[in-house]
Amino acid sequence: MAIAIIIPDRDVRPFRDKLLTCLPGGTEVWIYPDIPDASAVTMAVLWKHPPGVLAGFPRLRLASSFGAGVEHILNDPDLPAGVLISRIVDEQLTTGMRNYVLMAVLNIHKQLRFYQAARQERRWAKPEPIEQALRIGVLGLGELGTPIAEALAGLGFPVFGYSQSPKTIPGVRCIHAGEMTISEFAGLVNTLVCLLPRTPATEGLLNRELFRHLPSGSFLINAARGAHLVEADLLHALDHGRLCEAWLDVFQTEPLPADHPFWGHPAITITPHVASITNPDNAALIAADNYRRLQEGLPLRFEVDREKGY
Ligand code: OXD
Repeated sequence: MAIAIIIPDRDVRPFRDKLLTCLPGGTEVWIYPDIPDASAVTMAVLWKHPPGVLAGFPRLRLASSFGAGVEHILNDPDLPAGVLISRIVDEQLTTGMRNYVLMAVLNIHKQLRFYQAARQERRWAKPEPIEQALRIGVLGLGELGTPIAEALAGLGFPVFGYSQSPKTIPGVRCIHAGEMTISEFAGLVNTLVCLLPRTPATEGLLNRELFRHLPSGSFLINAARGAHLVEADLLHALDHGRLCEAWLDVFQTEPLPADHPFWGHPAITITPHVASITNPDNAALIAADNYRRLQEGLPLRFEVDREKGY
């Protein structure tokens, strides 16, 4: 029995070392592509793994995401049917994402973009109004969306949350898909915060039709997945005043190509998929615990429902 770490784009030796300290002595932990015996691998920790690689592990039982998202695993045609899937849910990851969203919301609320532009011209100017009156709609009330909606409500904003199943969050008006369509939900707010998981149902959901239901001069924050946003529709909405500012951490293509129109758009703030980053030490604790649970036949932590996709 062995664990394979398959995360090609980063130095995972600190993660491997921490994992080894959490596992019983003698447990093998290998870093791809240096896998001495693929038939011994029962658990793989994955992030942006190369296509086809999972087909090489005949005894794989658990595919564990190194992040909160799991679409890279679920969309892999080589993922065998019986393999369990887990993901990272971690307070530090949640705090990072919460702070990113709060930063974006407060920047919008205080109109920082106005002052940055005025400063370029050395102009002492005050916008009208001084503060944006925001009504915030959080799309997705899962492990990230719930505490973020609560934190936004704690800052005094009117907050609405949209989810598939009914939720209750103090200070947040929670609406579920059985009560109202997402377009009707958009009609209640002027700031959309996307924290949805990527599934076939959510891809392309941030589109012209949805934006049409927002009042003119609305705002968008997407910290979930680039695939949620129809990028041409965002440009259209910004250029026609339906939206007046967007904060994007994720993109259809990452890294965002140098000739992409978003780079030059004054109303778009771009961050390079850094809203929240997995802490390797915390991820190692979860991975080691799940490896033990797998061996002992216990329920996994943060197991993913393949049907739901999260
Ligand atoms: C994640 C991410 O899913 O970093 O954790 O995007």
